[in-house]
Amino acid sequence: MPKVIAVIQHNEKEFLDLLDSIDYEIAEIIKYNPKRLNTRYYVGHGKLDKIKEAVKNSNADLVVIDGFLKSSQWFLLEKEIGVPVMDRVRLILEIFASHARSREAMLQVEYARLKYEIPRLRELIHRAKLKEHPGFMAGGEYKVDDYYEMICRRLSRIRKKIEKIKKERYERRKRRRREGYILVGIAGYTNCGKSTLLHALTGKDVIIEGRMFSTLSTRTSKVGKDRILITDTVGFVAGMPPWLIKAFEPTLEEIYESDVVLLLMDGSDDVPLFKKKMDTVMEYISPHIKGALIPVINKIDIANDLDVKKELASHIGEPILISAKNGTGLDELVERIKSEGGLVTEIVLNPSAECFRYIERFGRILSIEYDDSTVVKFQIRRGYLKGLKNVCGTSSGKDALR
Ligand SMILES: Nc1nc2c(ncn2[C@@H]2O[C@H](COP(=O)(O)OP(=O)(O)OP(=O)(O)O)[C@@H](O)[C@H]2O)c(=O)[nH]1
Ligand SMILES: [Mg+2]
Repeated sequence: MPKVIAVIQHNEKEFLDLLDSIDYEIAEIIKYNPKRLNTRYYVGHGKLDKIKEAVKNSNADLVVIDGFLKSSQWFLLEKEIGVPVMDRVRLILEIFASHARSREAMLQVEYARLKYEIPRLRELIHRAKLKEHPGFMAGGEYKVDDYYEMICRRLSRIRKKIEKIKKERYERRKRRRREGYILVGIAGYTNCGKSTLLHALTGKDVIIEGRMFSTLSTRTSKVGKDRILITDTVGFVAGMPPWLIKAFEPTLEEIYESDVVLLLMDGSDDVPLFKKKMDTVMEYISPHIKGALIPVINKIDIANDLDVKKELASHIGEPILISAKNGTGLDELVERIKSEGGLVTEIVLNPSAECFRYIERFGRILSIEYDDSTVVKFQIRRGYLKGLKNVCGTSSGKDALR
């Protein structure tokens, strides 16, 4: 097990949990103030000396910093400290890599890792050309450029494979919609109980663990006898850069493109943490969601201050309180899913191309009549009505949609 020096800021518990979920042995914890950063080394000189001393004293293999290092900072820190240095993003990637099991998850993780490597590799090339990193040049100057080229080629090959997976998943969702299933996605911070909820609603065996990022790929299963398909997938954590989220797009689209999205929250967190995680997940998902969004507060068997948390969640929608572990509130949750996923019949007059595409994609056209105007009659799940109004409402008001 690698021995690490953890350099952490105030959010100490979460970072230590992240380290714990990858089985690193923490040799020493050093705290730093994120408000007092050094542009050259990220941490101040005093802190840097402390880290160097800690590495020497404990013979550590690795330094992990809860922050985001620029390529030049990473380079200079490794040079100064003499052992590999990881930042928060790199740590998340390492956890993903060690937990990835399915081909799809491995592909996405590899893509994300290469994306992470590119600016660092550029830094090495830059330094090598300045002759600041002679060891790196030992194999010949052009090898570095070749390696860089190889990474770019590999990235483009993986991108193609990822596009193929996205297409397959899109077709599968379309087929399931045609078969009359309500597609439900569980979105939430890592460790909030997504897999436990999937198991509680479907009986399907899934990995349920106290550690973070146990689930990296998707798992879709049927809820009892109802025509409801529920999907559990990778969770979120604060500080995931956009390109990392993008790498997981095929997986996350299962949530974005669901008819009903459950925003699952851990009710056992204290109020500030509850709010922080809720805001983090909303920031990631809200621009992409098309269907209904239901806030669900989990772990109420061990939760405090539920009234405050309900109030916070009510900004998103009427929250449902559950315990996925002991089954409380699950009937109500299924009823709500059925209600949001219920079919309604609507009519739209003279739809724009965008409006028509929306209806084709999420609804089912019943008839199209041409008279003075074009009248499109269709069925759609209730959860899409809001999106439908946004897309199909006319500039002269909402009269086009009746
Ligand atoms: N007390 C209590 N614990 C729960 C409840 N739901 C989940 N847990 C626990 O929370 C931990 C995480 O559960 P998971 O279902 O693995 O969470 P997840 O969101 O799938 O986590 P990742 O896949 O790692 O992102 C486990 O230890 C569960 O036993 C609940 O309702 N009550
Ligand atoms: Mg899980």
